[in-house]
Amino acid sequence: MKMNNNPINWYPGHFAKTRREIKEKLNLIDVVYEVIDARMPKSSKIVDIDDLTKEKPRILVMTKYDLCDRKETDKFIAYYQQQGYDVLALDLTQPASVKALILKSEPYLKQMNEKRKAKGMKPRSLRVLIMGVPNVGKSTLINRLVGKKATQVGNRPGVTRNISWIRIHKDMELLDTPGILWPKLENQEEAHNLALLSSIKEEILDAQEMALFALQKLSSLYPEALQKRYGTVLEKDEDIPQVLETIAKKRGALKKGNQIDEEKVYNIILQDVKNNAFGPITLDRIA
Ligand SMILES: Nc1nc2c(ncn2[C@@H]2O[C@H](COP(=O)(O)OP(=O)(O)OP(=O)(O)O)[C@@H](O)[C@H]2O)c(=O)[nH]1
Ligand SMILES: [Mg+2]
Repeated sequence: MKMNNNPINWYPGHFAKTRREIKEKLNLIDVVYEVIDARMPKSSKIVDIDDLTKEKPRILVMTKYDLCDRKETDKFIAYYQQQGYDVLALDLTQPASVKALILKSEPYLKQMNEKRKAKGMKPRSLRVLIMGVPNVGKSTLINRLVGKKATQVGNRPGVTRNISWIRIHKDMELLDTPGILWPKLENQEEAHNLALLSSIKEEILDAQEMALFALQKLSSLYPEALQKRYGTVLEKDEDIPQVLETIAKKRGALKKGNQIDEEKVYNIILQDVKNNAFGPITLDRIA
């Protein structure tokens, strides 16, 4: 793949601002929910999260478990658990799924208030900071925890604009933060995964490059799914024109004179990824 011809870099000023604000707020925080997308358990993990959260206790929350290829994602769950992470995979389309997260958080509340009591201080609610790359489902998770719409969600990056406190229930408050990335996306394969699954602003991406990346990636990881949807699979790069033509014919992306409408084909592919049309997929592989 000629990915390096067109490296993805997206680090607008609001990421730096959010990072600064997170650092400032950190001393108020008891626990961090680190949110990652189950379809890209490695690519969607903030590379410098250890630095950003210092020694705060962390729960690794995997969202979109309903959309991932469990066979592959479960390998990452086992891997992170081996590394000492407290991991929880959630399907947030199920409102009850967050009960497990509340249960996991309760010991932290108890511990914190026992310490306060020992110092003669009154109990207070648990303060949680939520962090993750754009579009992983941080605000959806909060809405599930609150049991109603407390914050805006949407399937694109940058929906949450400001850092803000939200009360979950009498014993828990949560700091919602806008998604962040890091100054340089060193690993371009992972950057492309992030882009494909809508964690990077669409406007800065090249539709052709992203669509071809999707075709290559899905052809190699999920050829049956691609075959089923398009009746074709990309086996080698020389076949790109042929494969695009097959998709164009199947999906009616032809211009006058039976020319294929390339822009339209690219958008069909990218929309299909966005709408989970290929069934459960996981883009990362354990090394
Ligand atoms: N199927 C499925 N969709 C989910 C899940 N969690 C979140 N989503 C969807 O993912 C999209 C992004 O959710 P948000 O909660 O806005 O993500 P965010 O992390 O707050 O995003 P930013 O504020 O942009 O950083 C929305 O379309 C949600 O409906 C999940 O577990 N399963
Ligand atoms: Mg949000």
